[in-house]
Amino acid sequence: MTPRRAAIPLEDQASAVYSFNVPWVESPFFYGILAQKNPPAPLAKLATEYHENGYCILEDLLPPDLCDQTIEETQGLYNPQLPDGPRSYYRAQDAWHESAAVKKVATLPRVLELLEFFYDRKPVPFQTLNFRHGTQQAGHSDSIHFSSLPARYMCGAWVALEDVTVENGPLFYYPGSHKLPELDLYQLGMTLETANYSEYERALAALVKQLKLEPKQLTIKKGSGLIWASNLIHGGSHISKAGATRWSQVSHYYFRDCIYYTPFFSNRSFGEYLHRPEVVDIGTGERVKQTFDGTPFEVQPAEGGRVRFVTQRAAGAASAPAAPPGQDELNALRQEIQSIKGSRSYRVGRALGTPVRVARQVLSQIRR
Ligand SMILES: O=C(O)CCC(=O)C(=O)O
Ligand SMILES: [Fe+2]
Repeated sequence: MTPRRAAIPLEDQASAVYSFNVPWVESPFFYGILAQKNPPAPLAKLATEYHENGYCILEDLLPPDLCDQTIEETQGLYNPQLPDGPRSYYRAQDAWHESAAVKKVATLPRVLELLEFFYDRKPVPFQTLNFRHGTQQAGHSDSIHFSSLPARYMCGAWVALEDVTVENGPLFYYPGSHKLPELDLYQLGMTLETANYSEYERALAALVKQLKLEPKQLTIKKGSGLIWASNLIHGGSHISKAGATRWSQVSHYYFRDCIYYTPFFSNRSFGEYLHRPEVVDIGTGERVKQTFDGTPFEVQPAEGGRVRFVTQRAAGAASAPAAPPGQDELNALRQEIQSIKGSRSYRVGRALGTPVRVARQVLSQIRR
């Protein structure tokens, strides 16, 4: 018997690019999509850096007076008594509520425009962190704190409000580490019951060592900064000059038409998520309407305050099951399907239609 062969070899049916429903800048088909987009050379260079390394550096993002104003408007928000927490001696979370300068830094048109290009969706600045001193944080991915459905629609923009040298605890990161899977507790051998952030940090440090990843330090001028992809492993280096300040701001961004959740307290293996229903766009001050690629959804309660996401259609079907079709109706449908499948035009159409359909799907996702 001759072996069965596809009428058209699979590799020829394949379209040049698939989205895989990740941001195109993180897609394995990045170079094909970039060629289609054909942006001006400087933009192509930034996108390529971001794709390959998981970050790109942006010089002169802020004028010096906006840096100074941001420091001035936030310096009263630190709490010298507290060693850690949202408002502690080194950190002021969500100072945009009090400071117009912080809000301005989080909504810089240059950053928002670049992010919209990288992610093909409107960015949503949703959190700010201002730092008086270096964080000396161990390596982590922000995707353990913030993730989205579809995945990877999250990133951070970090700006130096004063010069950063090797002495005042510069940011460090592992170029290319964003390409690792988005890890969560379960992949690291923990459960929600045994969840422990220090253990997460130890596991990540071991992974970095095992993969022999090389860190880079960001020594950078006042007013310059960088954007990093949500899964890039990064942290704050040791402060070698005691008491040195490292005034800086990080703004975190989600993107429109996604569902937002906290991976650290989710059990993705079982489809149970700690939802973040209250994501507010710093630019508009309004709560963001969440969808899955434009499809509305509902939440069903699961264990420990977590939820399952279901489409509204599925939620409706569960409460009012549609009447099953009658036997006659089913038989007629089966017959119709058989006769269509038996026809020559169906087989030719199928062979020709598949690549066209795939290409259409891909194009519609890319253009979104
Ligand atoms: O600025 C730093 O040292 C690290 C900040 C950070 O990791 C973050 O805000 O996500
Ligand atoms: Fe971080």
